Amino acid sequence: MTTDVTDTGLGTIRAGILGGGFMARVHRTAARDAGGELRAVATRSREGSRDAALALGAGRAESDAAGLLTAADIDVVHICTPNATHAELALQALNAGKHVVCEKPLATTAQDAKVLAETAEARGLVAAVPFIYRYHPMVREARARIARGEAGDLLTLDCSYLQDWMLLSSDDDWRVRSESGGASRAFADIGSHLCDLIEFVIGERIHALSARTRRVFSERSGQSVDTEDIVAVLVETESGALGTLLISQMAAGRKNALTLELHGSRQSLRFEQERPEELWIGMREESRLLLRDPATADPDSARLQRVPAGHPMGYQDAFNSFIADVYAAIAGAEPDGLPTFADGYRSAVLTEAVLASAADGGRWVEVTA
Ligand code: SOE
Repeated sequence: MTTDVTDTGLGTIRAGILGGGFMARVHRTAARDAGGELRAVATRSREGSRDAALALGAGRAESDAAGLLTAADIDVVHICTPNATHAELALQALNAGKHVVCEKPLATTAQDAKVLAETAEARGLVAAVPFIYRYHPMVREARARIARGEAGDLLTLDCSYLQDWMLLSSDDDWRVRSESGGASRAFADIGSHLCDLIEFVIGERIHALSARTRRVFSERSGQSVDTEDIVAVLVETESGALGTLLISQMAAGRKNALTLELHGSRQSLRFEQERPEELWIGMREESRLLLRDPATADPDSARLQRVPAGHPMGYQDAFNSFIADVYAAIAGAEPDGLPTFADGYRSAVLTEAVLASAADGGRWVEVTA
């Protein structure tokens, strides 16, 4: 008698990926790690689909998105295409009865994101947005400390997300033009992660903000640019904590520097995405650096620790843990902290508030939804 060690009893989740770039590779790796099977890939063209299917090791190439979205042998669709295509593809996937993982921003308008969140809810499908920085174990440590009251009342936030891949006028990408990237670029691309992480960790919402944006180059590679490079935001949370957020894709030497520093009435907490094994705990008498260690971790953090202490975990590990939770949800579980289309909608609402404030000289805007 043989035992099938790959059978979890839940069946294998069959995935399809739309898109063939960097993010498609990250999704593919995570889907496999979660025990999924990559059945098909589709990109914008037949040749592109074939190349992507070969590169990703998919079962087949579909010649277009419609073919993949209606294929009977696909349970979950991963959408890794340019921002402006997300909403329509995600809606088609939900209407075809598929579970969906859609890259952020979920939609380029809050109204579209709302429709998607409502459709997913009404259809009872798992619909997730990869706000994957939630999946760093030390982020969960920070969240647990705040929830347990150890940090005290939140007073201030000093947070930033800095990159430099747009520093030169020759740096170009589809995200810089609103017809493919949406009206916001830096905020929608990385400010969205920052705000999601802040609200996730502090357990309350940003209720008002004042923003200024800056576009440094009005042309890149000889083509006009209509999105922002830099955003500075003042925020106030529901409990009255005040904070500053700096978001830039033109900060020389900063590659993917997401930093969360929260100051409570008893403790401060600081997490840096590029040093994900550490959480700084600041106290008046004696500050300390908490290192990732499953043996001493909060249970929510421990469950995301894939390797023993001292074996650094990183971006792909966080992504893998996210997809593992998505697939567990498809199999009927209710994992804590899964970022859903409701969170994608929240992010779109914040993005519109930032643009509205900036368009009005930095006026304070209440974030209502
Ligand atoms: C580029 O700015 C990018 O790849 C984002 O699109 C991702 O969401 C972020 O995780 C890393 O940077």
